[in-house]
Amino acid sequence: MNFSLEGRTYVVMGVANKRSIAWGIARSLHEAGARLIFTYANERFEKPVRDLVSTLEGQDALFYECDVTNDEAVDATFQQIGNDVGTIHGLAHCIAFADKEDLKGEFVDTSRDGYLLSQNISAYSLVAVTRAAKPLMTEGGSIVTMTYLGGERVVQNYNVMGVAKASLDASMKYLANDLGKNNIRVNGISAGPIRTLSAKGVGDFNTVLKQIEEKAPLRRTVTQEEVGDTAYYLMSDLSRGVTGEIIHVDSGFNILG
Ligand code: NDP
Ligand code: KAL
Repeated sequence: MNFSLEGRTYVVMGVANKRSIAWGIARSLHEAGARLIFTYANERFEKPVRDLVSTLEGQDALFYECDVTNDEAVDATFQQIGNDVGTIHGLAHCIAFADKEDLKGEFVDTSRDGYLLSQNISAYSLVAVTRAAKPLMTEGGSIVTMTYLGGERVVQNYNVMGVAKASLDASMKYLANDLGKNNIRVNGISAGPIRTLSAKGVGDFNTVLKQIEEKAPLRRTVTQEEVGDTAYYLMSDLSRGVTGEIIHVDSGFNILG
């Protein structure tokens, strides 16, 4: 069995900066020998992403702008990727967004627009990118998305994002069922709280981190590297029998009552 990712190409969506979970995944896949393709929401993120990727020795990466709210942009991006590299072997979807106003107070106050915005960017985008990536995954492959415990149970302040993650989790399972016949696996990683740009400035993040350090079985928070290595497992043939699954990389916090 070959667990190297040499000769394989993976699309990584959602690197904002060096703290991004997507960047942890990119580093793990790079270490395993993969060729990487990066997408970012807007051209102003191109330079920072290119600068980061230039630190990966020997990485011959490609870069594309792709706002996942735009179907034409998603389709055009994957068509271009197909023209440029031919086959891809997987995709890491590390994208979420909700209006800050909807990430505090009571969920009952969520507006229709706020609800739909978070569903659009954080959940439907997985369906759109999977559909666009499928024709390029001619040798089978693995799609990984990032989720959070707040989609399984109520977590204070997560609110509208919790409902979006519940949608994302269910979408992941339906996609796994559809694409299994093409030997494409679809799975989620449920990460414990990690300090990233998204997490910055959202309600009581420090309290959540402290709670993990005090209560989680491992008594510590997790790192981008630990999530990255689980993504490597899910991209590699080590996980060849696993699809439609959510793996918690959260120091065991989810098992607590
Ligand atoms: P980051 O802020 O680093 O990444 C979020 C990414 O979402 C950014 O790169 C951003 O792109 C992208 N994004 C937002 N809107 C769009 C859009 N319309 N089109 C394309 N991309 C978009 O945060 P994280 O690394 O924390 O988040 C990555 C994933 O991990 C998310 O799904 C998040 O919910 C999940 N997660 C995070 C946890 C944590 O504690 N940090 C815990 C569990 C799950 P850009 O910068 O180009 O705008
Ligand atoms: C219970 C937790 C505490 C925090 C509550 C809500 C977190 C929601 C995550 C969501 C993705 C954050 C945003 O959408 C932030 C956005 O409104 C403002 N930020 C930005 O626009 C920045 C610049 C860009 C890069 O961000 C995005 N997303 O594009 C949840 C914690 C414990 C775990 C977390 C943080 C989970 C998660 O899903 O990220």
